[in-house]
Amino acid sequence: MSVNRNILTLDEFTIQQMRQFPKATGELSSLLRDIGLASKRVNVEVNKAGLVDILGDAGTMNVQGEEVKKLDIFANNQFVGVLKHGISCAGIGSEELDDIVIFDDEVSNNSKYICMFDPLDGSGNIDVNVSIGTIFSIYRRVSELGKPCTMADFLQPGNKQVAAGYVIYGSSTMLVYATRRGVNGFTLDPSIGEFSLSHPDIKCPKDGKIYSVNHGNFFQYTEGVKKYITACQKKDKTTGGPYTQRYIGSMVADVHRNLIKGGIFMYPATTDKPKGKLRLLYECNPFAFIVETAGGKATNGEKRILDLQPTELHQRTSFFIGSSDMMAELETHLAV
Ligand code: AHM
Repeated sequence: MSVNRNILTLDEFTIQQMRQFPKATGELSSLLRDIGLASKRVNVEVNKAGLVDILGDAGTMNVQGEEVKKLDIFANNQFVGVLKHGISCAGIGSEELDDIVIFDDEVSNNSKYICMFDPLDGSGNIDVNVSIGTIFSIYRRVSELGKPCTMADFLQPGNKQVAAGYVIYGSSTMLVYATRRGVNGFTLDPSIGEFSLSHPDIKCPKDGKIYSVNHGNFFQYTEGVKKYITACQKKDKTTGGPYTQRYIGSMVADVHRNLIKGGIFMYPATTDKPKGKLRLLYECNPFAFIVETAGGKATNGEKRILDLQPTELHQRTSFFIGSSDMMAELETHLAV
């Protein structure tokens, strides 16, 4: 059997990157490998989601007499488990858990990274077979090595991220991650069970024609946001409008599409949710880091997302992210 040696797996790629830094310890590569492993396990379960009627609903017993867990709890347990048993993570924060989990053992206390994640974003879409995803964010600790990590390690602004990424469980499963050196995408090759480099050096197109927003909330948005959405719908020779509206309601899928094709995604504050809906630390910061590294922009409507100083783990924010020209156009509407 011939093996295509030109295609790098996720592990091969991260190790190749590491080899360019003689002082690198390999901890980040190992952390990314752990995340890849957990997401492969989640992928297997997500693919079985349609069999829930046969296997049993969440909270019930399946045919083997085992309790069926909700997929987001299952995903959370996979990520926590794999990172706790790995050698590169001192602690985690998760959308599914009220508080941070400190892996207080000798190896973990000497690990220099902490990780935050949303194990299964858009999980409301599982029942209808729509793409969902995992989002993750990695920081270097600010607390003293050799001791347990602390909340201060988690409440760092997004501009301190070392790496961030997402996994999209879609028509194929992809893992995309960014470091300061660039954004790369890997597609899961089911024949070998490995993520293989399929989208090297992803760049977000400077301009686009897709806008993604929940139109049902239109009358709850600020005047500036309403003005921008209205402008998106107008015929306009300068902008190339009207734009196309695409909104799945699964941020990983919506932002992934806009990152590849060019576009803007918005989840603004509403009168019902004056602080916004999406979470700063494990939803917005990782995407802001990825999209900015790829050449795009991300703000809360006033400030750069990556410069916001977090005050709590589950903090929410308004969120605007996408192609740099579309973001510039948005800003002109928000400013008035
Ligand atoms: P979740 O954390 O309950 O999965 O919600 C997050 C999701 C995002 O993926 C998506 O962009 C947004 O919620 C959709 O919200 P809405 O249905 O209000 O438009």
